[in-house]
Amino acid sequence: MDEIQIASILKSSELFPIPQGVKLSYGTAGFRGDAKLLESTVYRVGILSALRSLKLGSATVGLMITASHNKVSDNGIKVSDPSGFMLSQEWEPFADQIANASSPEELVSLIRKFMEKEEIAIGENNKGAEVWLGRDTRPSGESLLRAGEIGVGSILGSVAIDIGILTTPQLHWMVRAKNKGLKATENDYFENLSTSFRCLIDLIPSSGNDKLEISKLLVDGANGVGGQKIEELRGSLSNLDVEIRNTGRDGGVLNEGVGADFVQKEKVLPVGFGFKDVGMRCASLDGDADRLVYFYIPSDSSEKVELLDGDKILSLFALFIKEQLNALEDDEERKQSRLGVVQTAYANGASTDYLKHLGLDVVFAKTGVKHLHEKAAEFDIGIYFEANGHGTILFSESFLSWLVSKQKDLTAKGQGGSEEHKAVSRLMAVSNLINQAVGDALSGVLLVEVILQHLGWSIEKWNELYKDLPSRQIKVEVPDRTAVVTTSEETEALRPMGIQDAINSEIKKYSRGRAFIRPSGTEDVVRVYAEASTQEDADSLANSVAQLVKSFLGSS
Ligand code: G16
Repeated sequence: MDEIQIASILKSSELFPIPQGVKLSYGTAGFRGDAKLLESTVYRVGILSALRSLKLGSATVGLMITASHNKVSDNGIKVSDPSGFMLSQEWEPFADQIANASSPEELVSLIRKFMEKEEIAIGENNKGAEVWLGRDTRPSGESLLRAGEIGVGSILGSVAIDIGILTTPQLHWMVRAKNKGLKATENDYFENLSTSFRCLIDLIPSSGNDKLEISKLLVDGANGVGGQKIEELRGSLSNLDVEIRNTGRDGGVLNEGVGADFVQKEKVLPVGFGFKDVGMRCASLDGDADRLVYFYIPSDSSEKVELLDGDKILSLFALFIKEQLNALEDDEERKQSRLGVVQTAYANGASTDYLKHLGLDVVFAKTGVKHLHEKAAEFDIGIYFEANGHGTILFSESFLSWLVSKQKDLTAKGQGGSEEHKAVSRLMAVSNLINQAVGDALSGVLLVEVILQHLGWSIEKWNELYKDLPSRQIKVEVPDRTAVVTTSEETEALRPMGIQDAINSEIKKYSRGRAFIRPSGTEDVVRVYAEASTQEDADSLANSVAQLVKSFLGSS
């Protein structure tokens, strides 16, 4: 690193002193916290993004300013690698180090060492870095984005491009498309969604069409960016009647009493939904539209919410994909394609039983899509979903190439109208529709909707795939959540010493009891999950485990 480069970092970092007494940590999905404390962090992640781009031959990297499901006064940063996936976990320790560097000199020294280790060069022989920056609708987003731009710009020769207000998955999709040499604007994203959705609609069997009922879908936009983007997309979609509520334009507050996290955790209706909506199919997005859950109010109740969470979306997707694979009649090898699903400890036990009953490989990963994504990528078709509604379907490159040649083959043989050709075409359309970079509520909604139309199913029928075991989640505020350390699958607590034995004694008291605790990586809380054979038991188990957390860690 030469003197001019050093001077550039020293000068710009003077603008963003780090807040005193705050320890920043990369977390489940990047840095997150009170927006007022984050300018220096975003600036420094801007530098990191530029270095990441240089490391990967000046490929475009994405930087998203969002705190997703958190309250509106929080903000955060997610980084998209050039592949469109989350930032490589190998770079997280460097992110932690620079975010906490106490002076501009220490920052420069850490960057210099890291560049040497990673053999990153800045200079005339290299093309500069390119970073695309997006933000959600939070009021703090604009100034934080400027801090990110200055961070990127402090690495000489780098270009920072402000893409504007986007959903997180849109930015990941655009970054991936750009680096693959494909059309990568927001319009291209919308066009890709509407074209592949149309293709799947056209492939609905005529028997399915007879049963087809295109009833209205109600969408809760969490008062965030997702509802606004569905409004933009709606015009180019046929066969879908959508009413969007909680767009944030009517004075509602982001994620306050609305959104996928609220509906899934509290199991209550979001603001703006009520008795008038009994029996309607409803979907809820989170603040940056990377999560999706469905729900409805059963006709025998005006208050109860029937939740169809990420597990149920995963099950619907798995069923549909399996049906298509089964139609690949004359190719035994590909009929055996490895279809696998990835869940976390939060997955409802009944969903795991159902997926295994379907004959699928079910594997478990730690919370955080970065962990699930890695495991899903090991299959020909890997479906991953967290119960909170974050997930997608990954198709391997080799499987996609096989699909392309199979489709050509069948067409050449005059079998263009065969069931097998249709199944191949459906799989190709799903791979285009569903975001291959990260979980995406917009593409998720479209895939759920077209599968329901394909099967001729109502939301109640979909809900009958299996019956969830009653469960409860609680957040416990403690003085130091990092005092909880868990095993790699997060099902057992290793620290504080003795807490797991105490939790086990509680679990034993309940039929089908299961419970675990883990520190959140996005909020300053310890999360408690419990399930049991009745709702009363699940609530009681969750409450007693929460009490244990308080007695071992203290309340804050
Ligand atoms: C992020 C991650 C998810 C994770 C969630 C909650 O979601 O992307 O994978 O499930 O945080 O994490 P934790 O329990 O550690 O707080 P989002 O939608 O908030 O970005």
